[in-house]
Amino acid sequence: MVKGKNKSKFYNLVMLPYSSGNLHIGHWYNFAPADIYSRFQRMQGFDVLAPMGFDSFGLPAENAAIKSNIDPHKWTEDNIAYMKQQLAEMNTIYDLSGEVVTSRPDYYKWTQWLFLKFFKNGLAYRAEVPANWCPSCQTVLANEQVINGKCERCDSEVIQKKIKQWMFKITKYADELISGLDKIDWPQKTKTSQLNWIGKSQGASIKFFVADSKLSIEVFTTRADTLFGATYMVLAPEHQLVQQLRDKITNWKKVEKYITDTQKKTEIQRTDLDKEKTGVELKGVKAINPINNQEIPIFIADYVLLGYGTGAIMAVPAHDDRDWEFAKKFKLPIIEVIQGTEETDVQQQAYIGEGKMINSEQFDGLDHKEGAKKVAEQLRSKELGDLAVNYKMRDWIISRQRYWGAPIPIIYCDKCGEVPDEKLPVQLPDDVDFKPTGESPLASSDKFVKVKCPLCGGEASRETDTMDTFVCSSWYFYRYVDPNNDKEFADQQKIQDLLPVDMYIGGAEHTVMHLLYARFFCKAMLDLGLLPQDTFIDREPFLKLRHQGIILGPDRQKMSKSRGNVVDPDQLVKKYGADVIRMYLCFMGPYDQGGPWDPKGIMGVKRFLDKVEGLLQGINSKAKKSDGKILHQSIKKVTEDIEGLNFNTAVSQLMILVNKFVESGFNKVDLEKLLIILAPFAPETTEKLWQQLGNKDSIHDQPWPDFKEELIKEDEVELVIQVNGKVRDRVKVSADISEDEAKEEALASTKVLKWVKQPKKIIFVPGKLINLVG
Ligand code: ANZ
Ligand code: ZN
Repeated sequence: MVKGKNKSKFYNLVMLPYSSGNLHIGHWYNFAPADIYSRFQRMQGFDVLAPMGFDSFGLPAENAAIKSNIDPHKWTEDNIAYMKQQLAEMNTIYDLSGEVVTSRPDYYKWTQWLFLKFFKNGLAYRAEVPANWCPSCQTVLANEQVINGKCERCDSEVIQKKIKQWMFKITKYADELISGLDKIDWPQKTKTSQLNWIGKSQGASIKFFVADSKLSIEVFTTRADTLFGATYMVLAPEHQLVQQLRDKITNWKKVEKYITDTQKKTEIQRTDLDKEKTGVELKGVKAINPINNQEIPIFIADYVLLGYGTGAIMAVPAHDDRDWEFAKKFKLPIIEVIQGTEETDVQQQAYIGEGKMINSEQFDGLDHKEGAKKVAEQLRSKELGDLAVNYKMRDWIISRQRYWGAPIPIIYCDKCGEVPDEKLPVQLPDDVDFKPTGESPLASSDKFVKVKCPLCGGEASRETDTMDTFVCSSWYFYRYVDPNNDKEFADQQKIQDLLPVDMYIGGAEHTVMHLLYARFFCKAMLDLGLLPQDTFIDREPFLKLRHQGIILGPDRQKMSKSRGNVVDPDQLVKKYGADVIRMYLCFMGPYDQGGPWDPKGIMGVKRFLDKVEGLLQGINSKAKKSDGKILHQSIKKVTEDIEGLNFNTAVSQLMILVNKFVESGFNKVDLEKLLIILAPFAPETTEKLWQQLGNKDSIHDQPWPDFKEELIKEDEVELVIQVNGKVRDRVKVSADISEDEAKEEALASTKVLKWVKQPKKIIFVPGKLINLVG
């Protein structure tokens, strides 16, 4: 199958839910409108793949085991059973037959298999690195799981700790993860946050020798042009060079104390711009500025972080705010080397702007950008520096010291080293002690740990860490196309037939972790020959991505148990039926923005569906054809709106149409068309009426109706929408639109809603203009 030409498949994906045991209203805001989209694509003639699975490894299951001694397997499977029932009650067409459940051995076998592929190809490696350590969860966290220096789950202060960890070499793909963003239809905000996360900066690396020593300090700088102004250097307190210089350092006690104190601080505290700068000079050692051979002092200070660049900087107080503050406090020289167009006094304040190089010998007069290159080139000839690129993004640490995750399939043998265990799956043992000790609970199972080396047969031991659950969710959408395959993670032909994902709908909270990792996996898997190249021409898994908004409580606050403003979808479905809730979710606001939950709005939708049911009695075989116009307008609008995920305006058009029918009469064919375009929203009601109209087949198997452009154009006008006399939007409407309809149109526009929600007065000029005065 040639991708892109043959339009016979449509892969509509939603983010697989965590098996928490309950689909909450936020899930429904994702899944119900996405289901409408699937049903719509299906009626458009596509073979729609809309699978559903469960992301089921992770802490809550393990916590249930620790707190209440519940078997995490059982906890998880019970939850999944309940959630599947919820999905059925919402009347969705998600395919649940495939059973992609990431915590089951038939799934994690392939997670482990992919890990080994990465391992054998240098994309997975083990290294001792400073890691974010949550003292309360007793585990390592990815940078992305640390929010403002605190653990995402338990809010404890995260500390830095050096441990041996398994990592994925995502940095190898840093550039491609940037350039690939141009090829995909994603919200710009999401692309930007990935870009910032990767954080590419162009600059130079420069080597400073330590005087009377073979040791040198390498720095990364974006401002090589300021090298003549580097009057001191700073190492991150944890920098290994500090230890190497120990014998030369004459004030070691003080240095050591500062290092210990730093370890207690979070990254946020350390980089806080307002905080007074602290540091300690390494007495007894000096560095040599490679451009002019001047000796300058070396400090350690916590404002320099180990994890960025090389963990060391050349400090240029005249042109960097932090360095300036530090220099003032420690009475270090401030030398101006960049001159802007206006008079500045760098003794009073750092000058961080553009300008020409001064006090820089043969480089004087060069523009700073050009100068930065020239300086780097000159250093290159002496092997003291070069142009360099730096990224904020680090390699992805995947080790977790937890039980409920996919075991890392590696065996340690004294003779053979790190040996892959090819006998997959490496199953989780049952005989473990769940109490968090800082070590994975797997370490408490002798049966699990003590093994024979697969290579030499000698005594060996297993890795006891498990994988970050984000590894499991980086490839699940390939498994969806072939979930029961026990020979491969998925059949290549099936991947070719069904991927890439055509539409991915999910929460905006996943802008970096999941969405970046899945892109990395796709690229790595392509390079390892695990995915068909022709299928992924752009080397991207998700061609189109959209985020749904957030539903707030009736009080316009974030829903939370403590506020008591949580809406329970199960209760509502029981009370009103799935159709009402599905439609209300669509109607409540622009899909990408969400909004507050409004019980009155639900009643409005309910009345609408009652009205539709009432239409059955009103069929008039002699009804004039003139209503063809509004019908065709509506088909057009509903079609385009669903396509653009503008569900709220689609629903308001359906409301307009029903009112018109009631007002001007309609025949059976008209009514059937209405039911068909309403079917994705209200599958149950429409099917019932469809049958009552005497149809034998299902309404959901009907083709989506066409609209006649000629019929619409004639009487379409552009309605100008003003708010307080200012034009805020223009919409195409039928020329005979009523004031009420115009008001409804106006209040469905995001651009209008920004300015007014409940207008006090309305000025309406038929066929031309509506002005909302608020
Ligand atoms: C000298 C210099 C002079 C700098 C100047 C800036 C202005 P971005 O753009 O974010 O990549 N830096 C490098 N490594 C650091 C670390 N581990 N901790 C704290 N700061 C670090 O920033 C690059 C700049 O951040 C580098 O350029 C370095 O300071 C600082 F007038 O070097 B610069
Ligand atoms: Zn061995």
